[in-house]
Amino acid sequence: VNLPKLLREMPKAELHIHIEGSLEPELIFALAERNGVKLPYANVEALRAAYAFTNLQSFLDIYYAGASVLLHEQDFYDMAWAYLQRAAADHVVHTEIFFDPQTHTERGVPMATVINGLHRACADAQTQLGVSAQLILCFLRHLSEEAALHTFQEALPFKDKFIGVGLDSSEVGHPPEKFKNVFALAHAHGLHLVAHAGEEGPPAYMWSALDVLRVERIDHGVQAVHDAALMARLAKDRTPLTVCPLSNQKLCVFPDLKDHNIGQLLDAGLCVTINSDDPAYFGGYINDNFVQTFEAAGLTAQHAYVLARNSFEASFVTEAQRQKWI
Ligand code: ES4
Ligand code: ZN
Repeated sequence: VNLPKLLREMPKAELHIHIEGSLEPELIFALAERNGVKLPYANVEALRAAYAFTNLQSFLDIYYAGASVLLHEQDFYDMAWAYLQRAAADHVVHTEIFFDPQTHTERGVPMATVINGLHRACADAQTQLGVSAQLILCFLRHLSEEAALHTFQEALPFKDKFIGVGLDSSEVGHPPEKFKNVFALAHAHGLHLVAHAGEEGPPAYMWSALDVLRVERIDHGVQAVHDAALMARLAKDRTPLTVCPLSNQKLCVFPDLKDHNIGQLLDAGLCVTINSDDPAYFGGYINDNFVQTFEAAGLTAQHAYVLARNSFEASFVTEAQRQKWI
């Protein structure tokens, strides 16, 4: 079989994509121009040259700077629409998209502007591209739980426009349990729960994401291999891990893609998925993640089938919809 062709053409779900991380340098500069925002980079090339990351924080500093060009509802629509067209080209038939409202509301952008723009793009994806797209609101873990609770209250009038909450940004020093109350509240509102854990942080953060926040999926989770009891728990419960190989390589979680532990996670029977995280910053969309990871890790067509199936198993779609895909 032509494995790259199989990987690119198979239907798949993407479950770990930050919409602000899909903002390509060209669109950043177009929006800066349109909105009269001054950037600390002269041009697209200078911005791209700054994409040399050493860890998560070195990336986040540039990622938040890039998002500063987003002001109006149409800006959020244009960003999401560009991603959704790109995802459709990669044969993504379903996507659950993270957004970081605090990155925008802290700059004075209304919650309505953010959510309405993103949601309109998701609705158009279904009708114009045949892609089902849902939103997951992420809290920034470097900010306080009080700030997260305030953000959640601001988002409640738009509760029909997102399906869950997540937790992202700087992991080390900000354990999941810091957000226990806001996750309990989101659960009480019937929302799905996910959290980034075990990207740079220890297995202990994955345990507290599971047992304190009660999340249904863990984003990244690659540090689980350092805790045998955790591996057994994840396998038994089939708790999905939304792994992002190119992200892990670019943020130096692993020295090289060849050193990634995805093969070990798959061999242990975990419900692993492959995702792009912040494709505009990490050098590839979901299919690039599939093709490069399969090449580096020596994965097979059997793994391709397992990963595609896992992506639908791990998604928050109805059982009837899932059965149509698997
Ligand atoms: C992120 Cl790679 C990654 N990790 C944690 N938070 C994030 N937000 C956007 N990308
Ligand atoms: Zn992420």
